Amino acid sequence: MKNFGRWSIAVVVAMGVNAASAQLLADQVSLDEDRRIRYDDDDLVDAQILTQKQLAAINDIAVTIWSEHPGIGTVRIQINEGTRGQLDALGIRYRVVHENVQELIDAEWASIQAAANLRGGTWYDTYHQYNQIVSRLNDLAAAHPNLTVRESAGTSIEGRDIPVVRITGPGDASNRPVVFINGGQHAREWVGPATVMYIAERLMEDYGSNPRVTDLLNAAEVVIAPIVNPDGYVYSWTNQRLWRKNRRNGHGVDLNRNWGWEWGGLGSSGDTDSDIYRGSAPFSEPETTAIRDYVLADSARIVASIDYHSFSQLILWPWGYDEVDPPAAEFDRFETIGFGIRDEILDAGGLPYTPQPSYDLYPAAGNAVDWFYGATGSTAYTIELRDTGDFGFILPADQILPTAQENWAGFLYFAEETIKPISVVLADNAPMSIGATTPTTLDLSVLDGSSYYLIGSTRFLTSTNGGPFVESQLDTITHNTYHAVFPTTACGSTVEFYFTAMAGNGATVSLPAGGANDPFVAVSTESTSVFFDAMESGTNGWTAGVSGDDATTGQWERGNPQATNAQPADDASENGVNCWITGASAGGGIGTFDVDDGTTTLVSPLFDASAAAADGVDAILSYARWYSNDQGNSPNADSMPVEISNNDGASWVQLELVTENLNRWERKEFNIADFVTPTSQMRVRFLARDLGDGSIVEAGVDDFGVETRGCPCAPADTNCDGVLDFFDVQLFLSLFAAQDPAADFNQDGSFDFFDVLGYLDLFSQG
Ligand code: 0X9
Ligand code: ZN
Repeated sequence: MKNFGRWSIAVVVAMGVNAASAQLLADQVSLDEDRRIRYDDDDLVDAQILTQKQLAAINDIAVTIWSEHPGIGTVRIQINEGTRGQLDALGIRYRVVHENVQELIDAEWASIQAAANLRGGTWYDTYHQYNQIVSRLNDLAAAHPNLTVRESAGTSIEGRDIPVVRITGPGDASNRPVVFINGGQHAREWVGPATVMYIAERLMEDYGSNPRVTDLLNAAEVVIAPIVNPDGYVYSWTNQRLWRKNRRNGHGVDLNRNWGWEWGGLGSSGDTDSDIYRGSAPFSEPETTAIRDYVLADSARIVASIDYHSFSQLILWPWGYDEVDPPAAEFDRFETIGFGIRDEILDAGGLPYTPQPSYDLYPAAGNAVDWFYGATGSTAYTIELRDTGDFGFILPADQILPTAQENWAGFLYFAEETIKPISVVLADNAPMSIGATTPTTLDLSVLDGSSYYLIGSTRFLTSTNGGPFVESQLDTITHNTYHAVFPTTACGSTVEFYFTAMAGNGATVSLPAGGANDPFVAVSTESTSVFFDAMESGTNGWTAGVSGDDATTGQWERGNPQATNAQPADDASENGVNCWITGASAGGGIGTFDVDDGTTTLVSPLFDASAAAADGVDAILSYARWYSNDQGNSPNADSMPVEISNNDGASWVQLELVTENLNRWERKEFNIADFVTPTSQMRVRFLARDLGDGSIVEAGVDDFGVETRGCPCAPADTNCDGVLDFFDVQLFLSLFAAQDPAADFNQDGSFDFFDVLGYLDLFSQG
């Protein structure tokens, strides 16, 4: 732009974005201009390698080895026509796959030119130069200002921007987990930046219309660096299509060997000419340093990352520097998510990708993914995109969109899976009542989520009667399952408790989520069994059938039930097999020994619940029951009343009317005082009945028991409020004055000085 007339300046000022684009255009390769290395004399051949000696030899003869995993067997190499004879001399058999590698590149170039002249279609119909990628990223970000922040991770050796876009839903994102993805560490792997751009575009465009995207971005932030080796990428367009490294001193450094995690080891080279030259020191390159520092600036939030490469269709997880696996639990998680990504890609109509540990491909020390996993604890993968070697790095442009689409499906699943927080899960409901002298126990497990679970980091914290939270007994069962043992306390104590566990990235989760601010609450009690029958042997005072019962089949009997679609195969408890059941045999069919034509009644033995008359003590009745009435001709027509009596059966009060068809045993608990006054003359009865014509009724009862639960009051705690104070003395004296039997402290029938003395004596002892 030589003419700096008024008009030109006005346009540049008015169109700020285009001013930037104009500068970018200067950097763009003209498609006519051609200073690129040619490969006319190179062939692509599949060589049959039989010995280590032949393997070593082809390393020298080949221009490049295309195979991802050269070894004994078929190895695809790019070889100069003139040296093909050397293969024959070595006795290596081979098949020519493409006569002229330049033809592949020319075809790609032609398709790029054709696409440039084409109207319609998508941006993903062809490959784009660095500056086109940057301006597209800028345009997309600018079109979605509520979702995006366009940043820069730094600059390359030749001064190009390493662009980053952060994408998240509106609102405060400062506590959202971060998923980081990048493409383009290797210059020639053009489908990498294209795929990463596609993922960025889908996230921005589909927020608000695709609920999965909306949910993901409301919960997490996705940070995207589509092209982290700008100089190398540009050079692969301008000079050398198969350039891999950055542009350090003309020879370049393989950025994926330059990361500071086990740097310098296997699968990297100290030779500047090597394609896997690791650089002079870990993080010697501005491109790796830029991404490292950018990620570390917010390292507490990163939970997952993917480094996109091509080719071979692989999903690779750490470690990559050597044949070392993460701890079993983390390996399992890498494997599960890795196979999950593969499945999502297939479900989306994509090609098969193989999930495996990175070192299984080959060791490559100093790679990015080892650093992401090692240094940030994030769940980190390398994905090798299409294809499996037919075209390799020169993947035809018509495969960009399918590659991007299948990996969009894989990415979305990956992000959803990895942003889930780890969670603590209880095997049972948190108890509201725990043993005062016999410790209550509770099993729990920790499930992986964002990042992996830091094995052994789980804690059980309890506070008694408002005291400080202290760490309590938590026995390890397996790496992620635990057995909590509650502390014993004075009866009636309030015990608050919660659990915490830590993720690999240092994030701590609590159950309940509020931790010490919102703990579970339990009250400690003494419990004493006053009656229990496991129903394994003998009738133990139970009565099956009372006068007036009119069922013709399926009467209550004690036995081992045989399974039908309506009847259990076993009793309720782990130990033993027997219970009370309506016709234990299965018979010839579901309706053979069920309850028919009327009622069959099961009456419990007499039991004593009078201990619950004491202040502060409840009598708790519990049993397991089975009930089924959802089979047969008129299902759900019947019900089973369960009734309780405190006068040896003279009168009955209903405990529950069972209609639930759970098809499993259900354990029930009742506080007897909620129904009748507990006495020494208690009975319970179960009325299984078939009133609806043709319906199938099966019922069972197991593990019937009564226990007292609570904290008996101290003798001098007259008002039973747990504290001995003036009010107890006052209440005692007024009872004494009223000649209430409760004030006859020594129980001698007279109200005298000795009662007062006895009371005060116990009071002073506490
Ligand atoms: O060698 C690499 O850096 C990657 N393959 S590529 O063909 N795209 O260059 C693979 C890196 C994965 N990690 C390990 N294999 N250790
Ligand atoms: Zn690569």
